[in-house]
Amino acid sequence: IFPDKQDGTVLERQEEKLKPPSMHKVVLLNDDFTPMEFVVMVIEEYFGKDREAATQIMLKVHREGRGVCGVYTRDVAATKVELVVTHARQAGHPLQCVMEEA
Ligand code: NFA
Repeated sequence: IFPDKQDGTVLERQEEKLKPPSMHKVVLLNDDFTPMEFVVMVIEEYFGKDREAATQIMLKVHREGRGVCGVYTRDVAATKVELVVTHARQAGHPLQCVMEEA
């Protein structure tokens, strides 16, 4: 799959230009109204954490104001933010979820 010396120039140029994708943290923000149990459920469902890990993240958000749920490529992070916010609004909760470059 790597080029041999005969035609290596074009593919080598392409390889030099490839950058790893920029990574983005998905962050939950604390509020005074969203139930703790809902936040734990969201972290389990959308970020693949078990109940123990999800509870630790929820408590960090609750105590410190924010917490990182995961780090993803831009599109995956944006989709998770949208899904979490949509789910929260449908459930009537003000939970905020944002992304930021890692
Ligand atoms: N602070 C919320 C409460 O006491 C719980 C919460 C945790 C909300 C994490 C948002 C994020 N019900």
